[in-house]
Amino acid sequence: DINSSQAVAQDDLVIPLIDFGAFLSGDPATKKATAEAVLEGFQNAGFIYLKNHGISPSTVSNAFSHSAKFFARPQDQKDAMAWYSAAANRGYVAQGREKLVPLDETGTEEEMRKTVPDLKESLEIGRDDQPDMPNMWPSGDEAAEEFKQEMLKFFETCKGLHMQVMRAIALGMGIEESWFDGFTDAGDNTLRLLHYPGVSKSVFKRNDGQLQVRAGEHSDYGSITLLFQDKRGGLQVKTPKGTFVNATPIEGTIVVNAGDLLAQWSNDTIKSTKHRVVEPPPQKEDDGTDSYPPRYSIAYFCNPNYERMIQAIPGTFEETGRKYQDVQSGKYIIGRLTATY
Ligand code: AKG
Repeated sequence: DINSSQAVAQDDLVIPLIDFGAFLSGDPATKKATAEAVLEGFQNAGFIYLKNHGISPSTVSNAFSHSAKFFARPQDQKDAMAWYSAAANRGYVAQGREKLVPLDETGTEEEMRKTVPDLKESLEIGRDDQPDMPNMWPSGDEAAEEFKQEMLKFFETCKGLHMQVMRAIALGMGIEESWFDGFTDAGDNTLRLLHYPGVSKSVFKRNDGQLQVRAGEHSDYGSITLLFQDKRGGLQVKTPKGTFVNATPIEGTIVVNAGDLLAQWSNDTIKSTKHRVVEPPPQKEDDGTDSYPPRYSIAYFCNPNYERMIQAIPGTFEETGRKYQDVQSGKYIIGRLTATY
């Protein structure tokens, strides 16, 4: 491929690094080749890295610094903004509240209790035009208002990239480029700020045989996820061989992965691949200390408009038949979220 290299290549998992600028502003042939590389990445790995994605470095670093300032607020301020329902999926999620349940492994209650809780806190932000499902914002100081404005701007920026990536998938599939536009314009998405606090290295050395993770193994629920990660590392992706390999941070890139609903929508021609966040790989800066620094990441979970019905995309089912029954996007996503909290 002219504009694609490999970000990860291990144990039969190849995650391409794609120059998305060639889709956003290339000539028609380059644009088409880029769209095909995007689609192939989702079909083969379920994950891609994008560079030249159109979101400026200062926009991203600004979002990260506001996120860090938010999590540094006193715990009682954050607790006052608590996540309040799966239907809204908005608000602050304190450490230990979310239980990630893999789609195919809904264990017994006893098994669930045995699993090691994630070492993270998060803030979920949704579209801000639904008065019955309000966002939860900090209040009472100037920084609070600035935080709200910056996050709403970042939400819209990410919504724009969601639309472009879905256009690339459409063009790669050989259907009308705008085919998904009527599924992305509502913005039924979730901007999730994540903070994995700094932690003693000994926390990862458990003697009960369980793996202590920062975030447990899971696949995402929706169409695609845009993942912005800091330099620290720790994100791992499951390979076809069942091993986990590092999705090492590459400066200036966004990791984009397909979710379960896109896999279903594509009649399983696109993969939704499991991933997790673990003990960070060793780095020089940790030498001589017995703790790891925090990890910050920002995930933008994209969903098809909640009101739309999801049925196999043209071109994905004619030969094999439809593998899934039609499902309403919002019903599916809220069902998955209900099982998670
Ligand atoms: C999630 O929140 O679903 C993630 O997988 C986040 C991963 C990360 O922090 O890099």
